[in-house]
Amino acid sequence: MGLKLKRRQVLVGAAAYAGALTIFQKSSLAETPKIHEVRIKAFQFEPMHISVKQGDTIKWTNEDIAPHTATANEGGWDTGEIVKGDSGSIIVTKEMETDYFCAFHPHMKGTIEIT
Ligand SMILES: [Cu+2]
Repeated sequence: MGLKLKRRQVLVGAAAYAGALTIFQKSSLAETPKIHEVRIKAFQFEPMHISVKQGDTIKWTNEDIAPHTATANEGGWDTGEIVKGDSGSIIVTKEMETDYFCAFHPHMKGTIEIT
């Protein structure tokens, strides 16, 4: 009887270990934040639409001579002025606004999809 019990414990232990490993692998994959690069060139955000996850970073780099911003339509977030060759970053949060524009050139528009 003693031996039987030990075998069962070993099996349960192995199963629990395999389960924990699976959960660890899944969560570490899901939680690896990405950096999404957006170029600002010829008065346009490139790409105009990006798909991101919470915790990711969006990085705008200005390749124009004119300064630009990435500013949420309702003012919820803002990179501030980004001059030529410089960049500004925002970390994606759950409730962040997803439509943005350039404060200096309001015809420049971009959208963010949070998945
Ligand atoms: Cu601009």
